[in-house]
Amino acid sequence: MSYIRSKFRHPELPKNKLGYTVDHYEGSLSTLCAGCGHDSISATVVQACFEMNIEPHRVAKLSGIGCSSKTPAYFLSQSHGFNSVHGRMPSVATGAALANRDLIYFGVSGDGDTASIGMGQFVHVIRRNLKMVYIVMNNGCYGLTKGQDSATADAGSKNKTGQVNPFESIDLAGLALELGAGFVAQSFSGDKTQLVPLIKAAIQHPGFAFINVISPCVTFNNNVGSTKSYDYVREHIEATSTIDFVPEMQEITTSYSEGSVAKVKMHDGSTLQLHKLDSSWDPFDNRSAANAILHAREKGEILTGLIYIDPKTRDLHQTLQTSDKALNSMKEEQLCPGLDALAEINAELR
Ligand SMILES: Cc1ncc(C[n+]2csc(CCOP(=O)(O)OP(=O)(O)O)c2C)c(N)n1
Ligand code: SF4
Repeated sequence: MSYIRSKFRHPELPKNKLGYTVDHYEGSLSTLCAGCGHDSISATVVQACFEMNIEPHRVAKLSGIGCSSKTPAYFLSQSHGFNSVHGRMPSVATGAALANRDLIYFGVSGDGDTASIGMGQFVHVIRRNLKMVYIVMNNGCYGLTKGQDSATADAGSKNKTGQVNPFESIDLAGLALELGAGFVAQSFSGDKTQLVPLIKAAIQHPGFAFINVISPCVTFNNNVGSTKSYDYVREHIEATSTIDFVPEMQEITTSYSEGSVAKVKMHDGSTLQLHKLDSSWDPFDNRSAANAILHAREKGEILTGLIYIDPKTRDLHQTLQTSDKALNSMKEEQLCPGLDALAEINAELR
């Protein structure tokens, strides 16, 4: 593989409203295996940010350790980034977001990084409702350390060496829902049409937004018998809806009958349109969402799309009533109001 990327770009590449072409949103050349699902997800993040006219310097990318956690190097090279310790991305994200609320936080993790060593951090970042997009690139194995089963490997699933996993899997979307996440979505790395609007909606969501993306590992978990292989996932996908992200000012046109469309007004005035495929599912009702996940599991299917959304969720800043201003934009006297102010605070605690 060549690690040198040509700097040539076609002079007529389309530009977004900021005047940037899509290459402004790319990162360095990927060193992942050719065909890895994670690279498709990186490409989706690039496209979503390009289409949303996001200034790259307004984004902070945070990750743990794993092939998945390497991907922030492959998108948005002009954004802030912190590749943290295995499973510890949420606490780094929490510190950064509390200090600077003005950035868009992208957390990228793997199923190993999130569902085992990082489980404690994952459940608490949901409980605290930190405003961030949290993507798990879920391949059911530890890709970086050569393919051991992870905690999201399905019971009965076979790994490359032929061993059958005897343990029940952890369903991250179901868990996020149970813990009160206000945005729970699931997708497949091979479905860019679904994933781009999901990422856009997650960025606009006013609290913690979780996207569990099934992302096959072509080197260690793409064999017959694996339930996270490309073939298995393609054959077992069931979507809740098709999704359109309609930016503010753009006319909403739909050919669907009224009852089958759920519309969600997003933070920036844009609208998310969900064309429901199953009339029994209600994206605003977490019981209905939990039922939809359970029904899909019973049928051995992978439910994709936006599963649940609470557009009025309260994030950590609202709960803690923090300052509207980022700490780095405050003057020293605001950050250190002096001994008298400290004495007052201490007195309140006595
Ligand atoms: C504290 C610590 N324990 C274990 C490891 C070894 N390790 C590195 S990556 C990894 C798992 C990666 O799996 P996953 O998060 O699913 O990412 P993938 O590589 O599959 O994308 C492990 C166990 C480590 N780096 N640090
Ligand atoms: S080992 Fe698996 S997860 Fe890692 S880069 Fe290769 S295909 Fe992707």
